[in-house]
Amino acid sequence: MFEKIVIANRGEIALRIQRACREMGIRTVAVHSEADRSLKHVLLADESVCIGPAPSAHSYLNVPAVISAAEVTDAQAIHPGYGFLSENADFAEQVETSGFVFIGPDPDTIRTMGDKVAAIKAMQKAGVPCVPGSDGPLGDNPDANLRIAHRIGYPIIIKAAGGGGGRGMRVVHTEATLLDSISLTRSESRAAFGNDTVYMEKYLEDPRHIEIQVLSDTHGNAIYLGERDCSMQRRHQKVLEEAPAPGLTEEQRSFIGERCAQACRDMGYRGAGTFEFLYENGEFYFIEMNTRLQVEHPVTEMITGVDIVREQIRIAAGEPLSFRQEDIVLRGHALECRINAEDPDNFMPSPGTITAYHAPGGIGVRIDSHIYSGYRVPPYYDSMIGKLITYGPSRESALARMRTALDEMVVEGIKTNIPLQQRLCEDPAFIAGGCNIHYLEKKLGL
Ligand code: MV4
Repeated sequence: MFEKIVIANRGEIALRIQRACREMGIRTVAVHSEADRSLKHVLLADESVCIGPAPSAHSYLNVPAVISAAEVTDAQAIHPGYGFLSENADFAEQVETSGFVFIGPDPDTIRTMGDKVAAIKAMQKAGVPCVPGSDGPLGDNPDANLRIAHRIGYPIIIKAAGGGGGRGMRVVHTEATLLDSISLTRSESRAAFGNDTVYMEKYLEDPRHIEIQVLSDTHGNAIYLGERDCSMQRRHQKVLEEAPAPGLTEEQRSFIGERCAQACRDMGYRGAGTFEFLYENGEFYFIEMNTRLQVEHPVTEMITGVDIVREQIRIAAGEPLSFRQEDIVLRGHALECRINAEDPDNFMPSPGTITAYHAPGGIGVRIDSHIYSGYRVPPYYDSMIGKLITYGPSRESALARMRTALDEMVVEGIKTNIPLQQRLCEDPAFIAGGCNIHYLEKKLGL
């Protein structure tokens, strides 16, 4: 096992990774920007290295600075967390050529999944159900493109191969606007991603967003840890996630889960991963794969009892998975509310000093957060300051615990979205379960 790991991230996830390391007897190196000297995990780390000024482009995204920190501290591995360099194949490659272990998949796997056309091709080959579409990049022949759209049937969606996470997409409702929409998406994509490859899919009007968590080791073992429902989102930012997905049957779960696990075995996938699906009328349609630890991983941990970060580290060290599929039993229900430093009315970021913080507690309540009384939320990074996770034997009990915990939670000195989360937890459609990806934006009147 590793003796020392560099945590190449900040905030709650850096603390989450540090906690896993502590439990495993691994020393931690915190790398941080000049604005992040007082982060909780930096103060608690065995060693810390300042890697640059506040803007992420000059610190958390500075590849040579992160790798140098591993060199000067004599660490063996680098955990990238989520965001920042976590899905940067060139970074993973340089980590490995510098003689360190990247805690994540092979650089080539990251590269393949970063190209959405290549990712879909890999999934089709592995028997994972995909959205009906162009089955590859669109060419420049207008008639051919019109024929593809006609075969799929309108509405269709044009997506950038270099996009993902909601960037570089355009919905087309009629033939009349198809060719212009392809050209526009192409030029935007060239400007944004330096890649003008686009593809086409049937546009699903009212799907839910359901994702499958997998773990795959270097000994040919791959398992799925059930699903998460992440449909509650605003402008591609998830707001509240849950596991399991309301209404999904055990047959549906094992069908899609087995296909994802088999795809991991076929690809020789290494580490934790998430298969993202749209779910409509009882069917799953693959859209993208995330090759990193995700923000919402705790809801899966709560219903499976598996420590996903611990498994990531074990897999990276070449150890086999601690569990077989038969050992994985989904028990109860978990909800996660993302707590953001933002105005609950207009979603504007609200950085500043937290003058008072009272964390909720009690049975089935988990908080993954780095905040403390006196902590100053810097203006340079994502506004998420923590995650409130509740667990209960049923969805109703997890929800009752969430309402109690939100009411109990006090964060003063900055604005937070806690009032929005409270409203959502009283919303009849959310309480009933199974809302689609458009529900929250419609509720908010966007
Ligand atoms: C779609 C879709 C409907 N049909 N693809 C948005 C983010 C990116 N991961 C894929 N996205 C979508 N792809 C087809 N064929 C609708 C969306 C979508 C969405 C997906 C998941 C979560 C939130 C979303 C919000 C708007 C659109």
